[in-house]
Amino acid sequence: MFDPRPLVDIATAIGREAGALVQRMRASAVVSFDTKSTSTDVVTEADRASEQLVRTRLSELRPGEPVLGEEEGGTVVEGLTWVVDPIDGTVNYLYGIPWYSVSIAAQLDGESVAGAVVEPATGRLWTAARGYGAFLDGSPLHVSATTDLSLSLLGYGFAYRPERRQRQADAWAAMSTRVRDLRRAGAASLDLCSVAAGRLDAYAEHALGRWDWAAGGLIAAEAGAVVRLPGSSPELGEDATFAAAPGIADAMYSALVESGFGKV
Ligand code: LIP
Repeated sequence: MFDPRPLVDIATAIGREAGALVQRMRASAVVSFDTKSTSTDVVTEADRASEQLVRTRLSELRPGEPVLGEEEGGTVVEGLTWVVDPIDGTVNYLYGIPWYSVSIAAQLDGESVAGAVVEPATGRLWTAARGYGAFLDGSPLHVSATTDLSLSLLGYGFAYRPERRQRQADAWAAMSTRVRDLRRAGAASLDLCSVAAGRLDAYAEHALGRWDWAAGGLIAAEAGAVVRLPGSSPELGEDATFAAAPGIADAMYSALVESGFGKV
């Protein structure tokens, strides 16, 4: 039987190396950056350097296996593909807010089987192997036991395109009276890890890249969350990512649909 755990070890080792690099670069006075899809969608020199390091190390440790990365692209193929977000939460990184990650996942035929999310600012390590559970620094993770939507804490995010943000804001405003509160932390991989740890009861966002959710989505699922990846929840939108504690998953899904989240 296929055991994905050795792939977690590789993702962890390389993620830690890339994390150390981006932290050294963060310590420099100026972090230079360019913009991508919009003026607010930034890529720093550290993003690029991190992805180059990960690609180099994967070519050494796993020669010939394809890589899909946020900055240099690639494709998911049959068999094993490595999916890399060199810095998830780039805007946080740019502003010096210590809530960003290096996220590395191994996918088999497009399904995540191993993942590591490294927090360079704190050294925390989130991991999961399919069928073997999810862990924070080696301790098992379990989602929250909440069953009351009105007492749930919902994580969310915005797309970069301004014209979509207003529609998203309207949906989040409608949700604000349905839940305890909302949190917008700015790093999808860590939002998904937060659901795994019970620090969020649910998380939803549109327009994520595969690299944003590939590791965090597996960690949340292995911790017991209901996870719906892009393409699996048409009522929330073809590019929606959803994760929730099982006790509120159905109610949260319905509330998001009723709030217009699926039409933003
Ligand atoms: C970010 C995501 C975040 C989302 C941002 C951005 P990046 O990824 O982690 O959840 O709201 O728009 O996509 O660009 O920092 O890797």
